[in-house]
Amino acid sequence: MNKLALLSIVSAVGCASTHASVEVNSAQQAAQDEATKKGTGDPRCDATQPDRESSEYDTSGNDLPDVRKVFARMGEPGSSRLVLICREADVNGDGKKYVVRIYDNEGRSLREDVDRNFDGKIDQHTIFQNGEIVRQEFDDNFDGRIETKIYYDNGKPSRAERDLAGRSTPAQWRPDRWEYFDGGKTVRMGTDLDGDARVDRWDRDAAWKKSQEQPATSVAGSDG
Ligand SMILES: [Ca+2]
Ligand SMILES: [Ca+2]
Ligand SMILES: [Ca+2]
Repeated sequence: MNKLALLSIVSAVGCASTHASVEVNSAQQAAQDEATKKGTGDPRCDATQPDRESSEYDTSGNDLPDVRKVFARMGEPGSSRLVLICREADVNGDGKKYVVRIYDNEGRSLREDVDRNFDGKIDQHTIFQNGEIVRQEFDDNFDGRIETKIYYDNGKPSRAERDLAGRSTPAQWRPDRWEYFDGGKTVRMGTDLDGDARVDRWDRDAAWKKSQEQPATSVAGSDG
């Protein structure tokens, strides 16, 4: 907290001393600073917006900042507080940010975007509702198109949709494989073979199928 307080003082002093001579001095440096303040591009990572502060941290010990946080000032002057709304992280030490998590005004997770192969393009999206994970989307082969969506229920994967044939367009998600999970296992899988969005073949886990067919007379024998 002391560090934050110090940072806000430093940024206030910085604003006050923006003389014309400084601006002329190095437009390039200013542009670079501006880019740093805007972050990776998400509007909530942009610390140039009013009532925002950003700070950078070196968590790996190589003197290069690898985590950047943006805070929004919430509440009335005098009783305001800082809420974390963006966290950007560099995971391979090259200074670029590969993991960006966005938070709502209550500090709950909204979204996380990850560039897993460090090519500058996001290939994994995680979507949250009320701070809980509800969906993940994956570009599995890093070609810029989503192949897999996993849906979550109470924090656990409940089903997946896959576009195996690559029929999806940016405007339309066209999966051809539907998988249903139970206790961390795939218990049921439907495949659309001819692309009409209807399942042509169902595969079911034999044990799960048996358990579904049995009358639910006892739960004592269940081992989960
Ligand atoms: Ca990528
Ligand atoms: Ca892809
Ligand atoms: Ca079909």
